[in-house]
Amino acid sequence: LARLQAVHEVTVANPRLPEQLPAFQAALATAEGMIGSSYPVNEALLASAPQLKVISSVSVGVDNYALPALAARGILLCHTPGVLDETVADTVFALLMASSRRLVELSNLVREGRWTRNIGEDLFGFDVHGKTLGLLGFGRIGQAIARRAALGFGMPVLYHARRPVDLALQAPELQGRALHTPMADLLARADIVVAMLPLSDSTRGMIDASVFGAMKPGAIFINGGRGATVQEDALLHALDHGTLRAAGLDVFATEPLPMDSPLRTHPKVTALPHIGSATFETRHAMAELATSNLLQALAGERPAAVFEQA
Ligand code: 8YV
Repeated sequence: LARLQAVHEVTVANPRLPEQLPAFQAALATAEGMIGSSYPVNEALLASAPQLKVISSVSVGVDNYALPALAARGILLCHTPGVLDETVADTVFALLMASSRRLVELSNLVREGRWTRNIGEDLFGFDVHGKTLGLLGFGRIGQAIARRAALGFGMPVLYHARRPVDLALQAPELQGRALHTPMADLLARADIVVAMLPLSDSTRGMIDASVFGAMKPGAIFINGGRGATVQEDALLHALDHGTLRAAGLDVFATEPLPMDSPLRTHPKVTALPHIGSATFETRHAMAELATSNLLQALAGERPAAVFEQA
């Protein structure tokens, strides 16, 4: 905020708070730049921001922006790739460990005074090391997850992406350890399936009943990307009536997760409140990058991290 205020007139307003919405809307009338995250920036909002030249999102994902409308208006969209990869990969691995070893369930047992005997088979977990990891999505974060799995846990990694990644160029340490694999093959072989997909027209609802049905019996499913890439009804069905062992979820189709969502209290689900990047270090780095992006764009320079529409 200080960096922005040193150069520009800044209005700070949270449009989610009814009492701050009027200030937000008033600022839009003259704003040339906007910075923030996760608020739906749709055509109606853009129509009320006639001077807008640049939006700087404090996120890597840009699914909350009406991309065609931005393109039509020539509004530049910046985001924060790169600075959150390792932190999100840590979170995904934490979820993966928690789901496989039942950490939350067992921690609650201790906390609630139910540790009255040695833990028996009914509460055993499943090994992570040496298991096969299937990655749906193999961008920067997917590759950071693959490094943890392959180099730290001795896991063969299969990944599904639109195109095979040139590992020699992008991730030499994963050469011979991560294999581009057709979806059906990946699902049949992976013990743990991790979704790390951006949300777009082509990924929305992509993880459906057929995907869960094709997973190896006893597989564990983790989602660290976007909730709406998963059909949650199909996920619930796979947990209740299929062979899915457990799910670890940091993201949901609707966030915050509605109180009546069965995923909130499901015994096989470890749910987190979208904290993939939520560490002091990483959120600070995201804010700094987003600020630089905005300042550069408003100064007429090319920002470091422009989101390029495909
Ligand atoms: C942020 C994220 O928590 O970067 C993203 O796309 O999902 C998270 O890192 C979220 O966008 C709020 O800033």
